[in-house]
Amino acid sequence: MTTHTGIGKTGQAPAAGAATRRPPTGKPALGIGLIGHGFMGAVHSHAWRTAPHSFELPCKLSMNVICGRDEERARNAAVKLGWRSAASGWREVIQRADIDIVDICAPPHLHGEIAVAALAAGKHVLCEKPLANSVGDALAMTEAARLARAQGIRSMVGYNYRRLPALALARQLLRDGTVGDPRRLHASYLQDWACGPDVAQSWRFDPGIGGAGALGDLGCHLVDLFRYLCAGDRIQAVACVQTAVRDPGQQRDVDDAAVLLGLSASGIPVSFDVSRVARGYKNALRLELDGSGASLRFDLERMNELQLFSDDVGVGTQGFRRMLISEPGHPYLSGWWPPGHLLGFEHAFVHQVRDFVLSVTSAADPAPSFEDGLAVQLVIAAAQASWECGSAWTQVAHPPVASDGNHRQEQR
Ligand code: SOE
Repeated sequence: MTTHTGIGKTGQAPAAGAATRRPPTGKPALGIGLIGHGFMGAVHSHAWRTAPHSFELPCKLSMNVICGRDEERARNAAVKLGWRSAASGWREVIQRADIDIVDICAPPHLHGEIAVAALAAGKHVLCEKPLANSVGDALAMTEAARLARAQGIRSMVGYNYRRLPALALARQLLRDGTVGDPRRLHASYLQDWACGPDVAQSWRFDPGIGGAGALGDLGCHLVDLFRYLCAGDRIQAVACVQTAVRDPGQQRDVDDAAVLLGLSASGIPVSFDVSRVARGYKNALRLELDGSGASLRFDLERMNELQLFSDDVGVGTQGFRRMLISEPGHPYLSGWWPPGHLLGFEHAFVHQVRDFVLSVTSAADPAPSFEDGLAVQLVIAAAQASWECGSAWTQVAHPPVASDGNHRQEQR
C-alpha cells in the first residue's frame, strides 16, 4: 500500500494513483471509480460532475469508471452519467491504477467486502449509508479504515443530510451556545413508496441485502443526525416497536415502520419514528430539538428553511422564526446562487464530495468516519434486539477500543 500524503498539505500530489498524474497544464487529478448506478449512483455521479464547478478544489476530478453487474447497463450508465468507462466487476475497479477514490453505491450487503478490499488496495473510500447491515461487517470495515488511515488513506460514510446547509447551521447554533443544552430530540423520517403491491420484489425487502427495513434505511439517518447535532453525546439505551405489511401475497420480512425511544448518555430523551408506508409523506425527514436557550425545527420537504424559537424578544412577539438558509455566509452557500435561489436534494451530495475531496487532499480525517457509521449501526442493532425481546429496554453496545484508541474517535 502506498502512502498518500495529501495534495493540500505538501503542495504536491499524493504519492500514488491518479493524483500523481498531473495533466499537462493545471491542477493534479484524482481518479474516481463509482460502484453502482441506481438512484444513489446517479445522485453521486451528479455530485462528482458538479462539485468542481461550484467549489474551489485543489485538484480536478476525473470520473474514470462506473461499475455495475450488467455490462450493457453499466455502459449505458457511463454515457448517461458522464463516466469515461464502464466495468462489470468491482474487483477490477479497485485494482485500477487510475483510481484514487472508490465511491460505493452498491446495496448495503456489499459495502463491507468492497470497502475492506478497496482500502487494502490503497484507495480512499466514500461509502453510502448505512455503513453495513450488521455490526460484524461494520466492525471489519472500521478496522480496515483504521489500518488504512495509518497509511494516509481516508474513508467516510455518506450520511448526506449532515451536508444540508440548514442542518449544518443547526449544528453551528448548538455549538455556539444559541440553543443551549439539548433537552429533547424528536425526529421522524416518513416515506410512502412501499405502499404499493408492486414494490415487494425490491432488494430492500430482503434482509440479507437491504438489512433492517425502514429502521435500518431511514432510522440510520436520524441516529446519525442526533450524533451530528449533539456531538459528544451518545444514545446509550433504546426500546423499539416495529411493524411490517402483512397483506395477503406480500408479507414482508423486514419492518416497514418502526418507533424507537432512546436515552442519551447526557440524559436527553430521543424519539424517532420511521416509515415507508406513510401515505402522503414522500420524503419527510422532520426534526425538533429543544434546548435550554432555544428550539429548532427542520423539515426536509422545506429544506432551505430552519425554524428557531428563542425568547430574546418580549412574550408578545415571540414565536418560531422561519429563517431562509440561502445567504452567502450560511454553510456551503458560497458555492451557489444569490440569496433566495434555492437548493435541492442533490446539493447535499455535492457538498459531501467537496468535503471528502478536501479531506483527501489535505490529509485530514473526514466525518462521518467509519467509526461514526459503526456507532449508528450499534444503535440500530440494539433497537432490533429490543424488538426481538418484546421491546425491552436495551443497552447500546460501546464500540471496541483499538490499541491505538482510534475506534473511539471524537465525533465531528
Ligand atoms: C429510501 O427510500 C431512500 O432512498 C434512502 O435509502 C435514502 O437514504 C434516503 O435519503 C432517501 O430514501
